[in-house]
This record gives sequence, C-alpha cells and structure tokens, in this order.
Amino acid sequence: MLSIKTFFLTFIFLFISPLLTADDLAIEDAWIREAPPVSRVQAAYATLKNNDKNDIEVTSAASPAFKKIEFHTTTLKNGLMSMQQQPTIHIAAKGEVKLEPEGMHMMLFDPTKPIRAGEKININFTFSNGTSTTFLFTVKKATTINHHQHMHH
Ligand SMILES: [Cu+2]
Repeated sequence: MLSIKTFFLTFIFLFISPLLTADDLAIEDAWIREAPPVSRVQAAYATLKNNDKNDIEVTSAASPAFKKIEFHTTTLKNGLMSMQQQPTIHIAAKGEVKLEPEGMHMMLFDPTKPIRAGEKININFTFSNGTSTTFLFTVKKATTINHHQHMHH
C-alpha cells in the first residue's frame, strides 16, 4: 500500500516536473535556405536558447511544408564535409545551441510545394516531456555556397 509520504512525494514530483512553454525555449534568427525548385532537400538554421533551469531535448521536428525533417551534425574528415543524422537536439539548462551552416542544422526533405524567399514556414518541435511548440522560420536567399548542393545524402 502506498504510504502517505510516498503519495505526497509523487504528487510533488508531478507538480514540479517541467512543462515546456514558449518562454522556456526562445528561438532567434530562424531561417530556411531558399533552394532551387528542383531541390528535394534544404536546410534550416536558428539559435535555440534554453531559459529554463532544466535541460531541453528536442526529439522531433515536423512541418506541413515538408514530408520529413531530420537533425544533422556536420563533420570535417580528411578534408571532406559529411553529415550525420542525430536523434535529438540537446539544449543544456540556461544554454544555447546554434543551428548553422556547416554546423548542426535541420534537414528538410521533399517540400510539399515550392518555397520562395520571404515566405514564413511553421516548424513544430516536439520535446522529450511530450509537449510541442511551433516556431516560424523565414525563407531567405543565402549568399554563401550551399555545401548541401554538392554532397550526397
Ligand atoms: Cu544535412
């Protein structure tokens, strides 16, 4: 039988367990690189700031504008850039993670319609605690070379 003490400890634990709000995770410079119309893959970048005292784990991302979104890291090995899929994005308490060209980024697969610079695209993040939040990403023309265009996926 559950003791009164256990009952209250359980209650307190549930009560303080983090419920993520938009205030806990701030997003800055959220943008999607405009890709040529024939491209089936493009990348999204942002700075993710965790204002909470708990770590945040982004377990998946989805958008009505794309069939699939993956998290990737970029590594330089023997002078060649390559990307690895990673299961989650981990943002330490009070820390930040930059999704940037030639660093960690989101890979957007198979746009459901052509996407032009200036458009705003919803990307929904799901977190390890089961909650989710939608962020707006602005489509921009990139001035730098897109390394994704000359790489095999
Ligand atoms: Cu990638």
